Parts: sequence; structure tokens; C-alpha cells
Amino acid sequence: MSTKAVLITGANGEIGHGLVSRLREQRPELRIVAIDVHPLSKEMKEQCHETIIGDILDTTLVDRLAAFYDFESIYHLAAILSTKAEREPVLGHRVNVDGTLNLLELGARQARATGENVKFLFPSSIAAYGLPTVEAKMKAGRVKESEWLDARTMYGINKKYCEDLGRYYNWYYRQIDPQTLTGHVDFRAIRFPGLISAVTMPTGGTSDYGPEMMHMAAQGKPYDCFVPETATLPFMTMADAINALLKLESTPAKNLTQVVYNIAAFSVTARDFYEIIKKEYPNAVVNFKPDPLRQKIVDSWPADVDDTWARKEWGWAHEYDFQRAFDEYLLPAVKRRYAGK
Ligand code: NAD
Ligand code: AKB
Repeated sequence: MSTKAVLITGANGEIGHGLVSRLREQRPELRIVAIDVHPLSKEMKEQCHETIIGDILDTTLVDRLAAFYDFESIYHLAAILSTKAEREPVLGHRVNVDGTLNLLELGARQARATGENVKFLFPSSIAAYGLPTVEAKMKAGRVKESEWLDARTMYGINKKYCEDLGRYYNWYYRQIDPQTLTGHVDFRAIRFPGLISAVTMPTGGTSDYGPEMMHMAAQGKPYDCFVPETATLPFMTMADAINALLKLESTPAKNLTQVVYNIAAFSVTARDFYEIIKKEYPNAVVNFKPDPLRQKIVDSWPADVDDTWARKEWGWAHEYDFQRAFDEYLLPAVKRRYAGK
């Protein structure tokens, strides 16, 4: 008989770190199976039932998971983020699309075998949007899930396509099979804004300038910011992002009419980051040295998103606005992290 568990791919990443410890706290009885191409720390390993160093593109490994476990939920976090995927587009496509397909198939196979739905939590991104100019972006304001979907990066295109794949697995999978399937993949995606964690440093993303500025100031190091002071994006604390994933996971399927939800907390400029950081670290040195190519990507992402569906259907509400995020969540943890360094 297979062992009941939850699967977290990309568990060694920023969201994975927070998610593993929150799941362990909230549901200590849960068996967490974690997979990442990079080894997890000893502390992370201790919180999991099994940790696997492996690649989601390895179908033999995915088959082994299917044979041993019966996953009630799959948190599919493994991905190549926007900057790295722009530098290595084929790798980005392989991991972000083929990797996601492997995991969707794992869920579908398991749902068929057990007759029970498998929840599939997918962190999509504001990169799924593509606004043509910075003027159009500022005029558009809070964009809805169905607007401005001409993504311009490999990563954004991958995210948008995987949302569509998820919709297919959720609603139309094998629709011409004469036999009705009992279980299916219950796909749920959140289009996350830029996330800010106090305990991990981002790598490979484009919204990284916000968190990077804070981590560098806390270490007393100068920071060259690759976007102009006016660059505006929606951001959120990692704590709120994890709350959102867990809240969406626990919402009864009957309450959900969408498969993809925006969520928002605060929309700020790079200058806003600088000013709030400067209050705490008056000696912080931030040089605004825009890289026009990376800036173009930020300009194509929305300044803010409309999260009415998430608020209405699964009670999404952010806990941290910008000021509170720094005062109560980010600065205390960052100070602890770099104390004595
Ligand atoms: P991250 O880069 O910190 O973590 C991704 C993890 O995936 C890494 O630990 C990496 O080693 C692992 N990975 C990459 N390729 C793999 C492969 N082939 N097989 C197994 N593991 C592999 O990113 P994150 O910030 O933790 O993001 C997690 C998810 O959330 C991603 O899907 C990302 O696109 C999405 N997301 C993140 C943000 C953000 O601001 N952090 C915003 C929107 C969406
Ligand atoms: C990135 O910049 O790639 C991510 C994201 C917003 O999806 N942080």
C-alpha cells in the first residue's frame, strides 16, 4: 500500500524553506516528501519524511514517487526564474514546462488509480502579464487575471502556458475517453507578485532588486540597483505568500470558480524600498544604475494586480502592508540573520 504524503518540488528554494517549516508547524502529522536538484540543509531534512536530490525532468524518479506515495497535495515550486530563464531559455522551457507536465501526469496517474482528486498548487507569477510600454503599465493600474496576457519573457510564457495546462488537467483531461474518470488533478494557481523573504536571498529573478537592497543594507554592503527609482511592481512578504498557498489549498473545491488567482499586498517603487531601508540603515549605499534590458522586463510587468477573485472566493487577505512588513517581519529577522556578521 502507498504512503499518504504531500510532495514539494523545488523545496530548497525561497518558498520551499518557508513552506516546509509552516507545514511542519501546522500539521506535524503530515509526511512531507521534498525534492530539489540541490541538497537540503540538515534542519530542512529533519522536517521532512523523505528528501530527494533529483531532477523533476527525470521521469524514472517521478515514476518511483508515484509507486511509493499517495500524494494528497503537490506543491510544485521547482522552476527556473525569469532572469536565469532569459539567459538560458531552453533550460527554462524544459524545467518550467516539461517539468510541470511530468508532475501533472504524476497527479493524474495517481488520481486515476485512487479515484480521488489530487490538489496541485502552482505558483504562477506576475510575469504571465506583458504590458507594451511603461506608460501603458502605469495607466493600466490594477490588472485583472484576464487582461494584458502577452508575456514577453520565456519564464512568463512558461507560467502562462502551465496555467493553461493546469486548466486542461482540471477541467478537460482526456475529455473524449468514453469512460468517466473519477479522480482528477485539482489544479490551483496563484499569480504571485515579487516575494520578499527575510531568511533567504533571492537568485535568478527580476523582482530581486527589492529584497537584494534590504539584504545588502543589513550587511553594510553597497548595492547597485538595476532598475530606476521609479520602477514599480507589486510585492509581498514570504509569510503572506505561504499563507496564501495554504489557504488556497484548504479551500473546498466547490468555492472555486477559477483556476488562476491574482493576489496583492503592496505596490511600491524602487525608491520606496530605498527610503524605508534608509530609515533603519542611514548609511546604506544604493546606486541606481538601471540596466535597460532588465528594466524592460520590469516595465512589462503590472504595477499592481486586482485580487478580487481571491478575496471573494477563498478569503485571501494580506497581513503585511509595506510599513508593517518592514517593521514587524523583515527587519527583525534580517537583523537576527546578519547579527555579528
Ligand atoms: P527559488 O529559485 O528560490 O527555488 C526554486 C527551486 O527549484 C530551487 O531550489 C532549485 O534548485 C529548484 N529546481 C530548479 N530546477 C529544478 C529541477 N529541474 N528539479 C528539481 N528542482 C529544481 O524560487 P522560489 O522563489 O522559491 O520560487 C518557487 C516558485 O514560486 C517558482 O515556481 C517561482 O516561479 C514561483 N514564484 C516565485 C516568486 C518570487 O518572487 N520568489 C514570485 C512568483 C512566483
Ligand atoms: C522573478 O522575478 O522571476 C520572480 C517572479 C516575480 O516571478 N521573482
